Amino acid sequence: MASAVRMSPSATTKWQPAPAALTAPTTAVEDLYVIGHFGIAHVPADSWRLRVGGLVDRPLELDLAQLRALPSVTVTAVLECYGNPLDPDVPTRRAGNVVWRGTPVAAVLELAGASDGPILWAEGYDAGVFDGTRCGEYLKDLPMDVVRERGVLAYEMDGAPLTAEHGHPVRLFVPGYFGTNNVKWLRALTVADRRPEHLFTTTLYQRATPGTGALAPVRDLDVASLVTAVRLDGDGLHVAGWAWGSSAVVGVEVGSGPDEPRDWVDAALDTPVGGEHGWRAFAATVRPGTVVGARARDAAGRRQPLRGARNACHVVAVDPEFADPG
Ligand SMILES: Nc1nc2c(c(=O)[nH]1)N[C@H]1C(S)=C(S)[C@@H](COP(=O)(O)O)O[C@H]1N2
Ligand SMILES: [Mo]
Repeated sequence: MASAVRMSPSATTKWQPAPAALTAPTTAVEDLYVIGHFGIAHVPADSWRLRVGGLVDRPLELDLAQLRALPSVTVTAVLECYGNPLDPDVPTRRAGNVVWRGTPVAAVLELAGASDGPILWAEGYDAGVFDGTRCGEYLKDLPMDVVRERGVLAYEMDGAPLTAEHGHPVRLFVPGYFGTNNVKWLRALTVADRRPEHLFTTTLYQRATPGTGALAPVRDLDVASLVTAVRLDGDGLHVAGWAWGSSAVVGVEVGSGPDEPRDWVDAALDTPVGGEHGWRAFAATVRPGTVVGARARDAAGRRQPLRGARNACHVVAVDPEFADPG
């Protein structure tokens, strides 16, 4: 099958919209950022197969028709990039709230008679060189219990079949987990009792656990927010955007100032769009300033830092037209 897969281009592919393009509650595919470490894989739907093996009673191979014949679920949830794994403290603000449809991973694991694992390896059809290392595949590993509970083998985004950029014909999606885990162009699921050694599992995409400092794979989303709109509102500035994280967002503060946000006020928060792992709207009116910023906090007690972290407060320059209505 792999011979039918073409990669284009060979370098890392990156694209992202301006935050101001993300005002809709759910993100259209045209407005969704794209990341492919080796470029974009083109996998013909009729030659696509998913192999399920490892610690299972009945190893199996499914084609697209067989996968689509299984029960489907629709879930709306945030897809967010962790950022460049070689530069992990730099905010990239690549995110969208996507309507996903596909087969629960649990259904396929059940067909295969999967053991408890406890680790599931997920492998993509794409191959190439990243950071000087040649890889025969993109590989991630995930905890079986979480994937069983909420993982989806997605074949639709935003009501249409996946595009090549986003993983056609099938990708993995785990709500609440960073984008890196959501393997596109999915080729194999392997149930295992250990983590695989690979550039994208045990080398890159590791981070220090707060408190202990122990390195752990990048999985749960940080608490985050994005300012998508700023407009004049009487004597003030109306600031709106989205907030999300792996734990429920419980508050968002918006600030304004001459050089960095201050004079923080609590924003009004809407319910999450689409459920537990969707983003939620916030809005507040603040004093005029040349910059505005937002910072969210969550039920786990985390708060976005002001600076110096990948999820640092999102600060945007105010359009001078708004700062000076005259
Ligand atoms: N097979 C494969 N899956 C992948 C990647 C990749 O390079 N290859 N990149 C990951 C990363 S880092 C992110 S952020 C998301 C991006 O998904 P999108 O391009 O659909 O927005 O895909 C993830 N899945
Ligand atoms: Mo990413």
